Amino acid sequence: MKHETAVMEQTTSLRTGAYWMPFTHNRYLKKNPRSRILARAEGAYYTTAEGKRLFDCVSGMWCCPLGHGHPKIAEAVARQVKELDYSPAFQMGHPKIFSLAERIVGLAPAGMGQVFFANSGSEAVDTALKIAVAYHRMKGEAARTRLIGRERGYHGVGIGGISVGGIAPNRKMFAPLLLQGVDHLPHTYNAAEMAFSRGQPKWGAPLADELERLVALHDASTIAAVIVEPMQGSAGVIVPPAGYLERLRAICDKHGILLIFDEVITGFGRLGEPFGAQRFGVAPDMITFAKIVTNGVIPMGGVIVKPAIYDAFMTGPETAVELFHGYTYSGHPVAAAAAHATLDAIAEEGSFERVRELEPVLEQAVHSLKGEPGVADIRNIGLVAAIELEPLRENGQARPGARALKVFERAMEDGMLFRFTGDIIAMAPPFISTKAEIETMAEKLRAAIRVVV
Ligand code: PXG
Repeated sequence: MKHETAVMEQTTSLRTGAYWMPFTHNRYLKKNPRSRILARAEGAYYTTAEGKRLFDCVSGMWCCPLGHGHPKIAEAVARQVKELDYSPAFQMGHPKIFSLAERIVGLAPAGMGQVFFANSGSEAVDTALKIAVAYHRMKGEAARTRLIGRERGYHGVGIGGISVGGIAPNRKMFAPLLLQGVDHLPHTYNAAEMAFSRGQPKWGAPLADELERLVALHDASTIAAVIVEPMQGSAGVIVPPAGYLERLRAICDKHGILLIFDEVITGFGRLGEPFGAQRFGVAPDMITFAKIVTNGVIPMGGVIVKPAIYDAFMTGPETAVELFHGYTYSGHPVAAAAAHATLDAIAEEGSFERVRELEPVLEQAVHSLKGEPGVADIRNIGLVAAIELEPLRENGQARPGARALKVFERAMEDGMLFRFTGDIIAMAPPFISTKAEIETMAEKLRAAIRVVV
């Protein structure tokens, strides 16, 4: 209790000026910070500095689905700090990272072989892009340098990631830094054809054929890789049309182009399978991951590759470094311990099965919001859903984002922590949620939507 009071006191006298908050409306938040300061977390709930309990509707930022303060993970981290707190990442190793790589390969679709570790999704993506270009060069195809992303794609905030990404505000300020030789596939969202779809929309597979158009334009011999999120998360939960990923795979195979799935959100169970690759039955050449691998407790990211990619680098003198890439904290022992404990917990708690059990509950709950004021679309798959709202209008002018912000704030007063981007409210509740918690989440969202008209 003493500690509790200390946290609260810290926040009443909080000076907010020195902290530049990421992807945040700093000035607006700092006018009234207390409702946005989290003091504690346990299970599926946060407690704010004001003592309000919030259901964690997006599992942190998609990363803490096993719940906060998980005893197994907390113990593993504490033990590891005492046993081996840091181990140099280059030219040295430690047992847990080798066994973790093997475990991750075991969860990945058949045919994957190695894992390269990073510390975030952004680093994982930039790593995968570098591996793709270097791989072709190692194979004697140095002209294969072009990268293809997709409109509305989010691949983190590294220079590579924003270049292949397709979210305009994340790119436009940094235009001179963007990589050359990058193209984008069209996104697959079309409200007229797919609004209120449950799971994968039926319309849209032929959009994958746009890749053939880009191949014809540039010639396959100049293209290194295509990178897509199997399900676009940050852009507002855009579920791949049935047959779309299969077609991308076929076109990549035909032209010797590597297919990278960015599974930073979909990896480790969010769609009821270890990876989206398994959920959609399409095997990429590389998978990027982060977030759930450690339940968000310690940062970790990485790239899973096929053995053919790894093997292409294993040439030349045995004493030479094969890939000039890596981070001080690649394969950090504390992150490795957290990841092992997370994978143990996922297995023991039957997390993938749990997601499959809860998927219809979430689907039913969110789709019951159809017809509420301003609801333009509802989409879902696995334990993910989004509600797209029509923008509020003032004097006939649309005010993008204003409605979702108000809904977000209203819901928070009512004990729900959602995420919003533009006018889209996203949900990715913890795997440990009960059926009743998911239903309550949807009902409270309904109430907030009704208030904000
Ligand atoms: N790829 C994908 C597919 C992601 O979703 C990243 C890369 C970057 O990961 P890091 O660890 O560098 O942030 C992400 C991150 C949201 C939201 O609510 C999504 C992300 C991050 C924060 C918020 O949409 N995705």
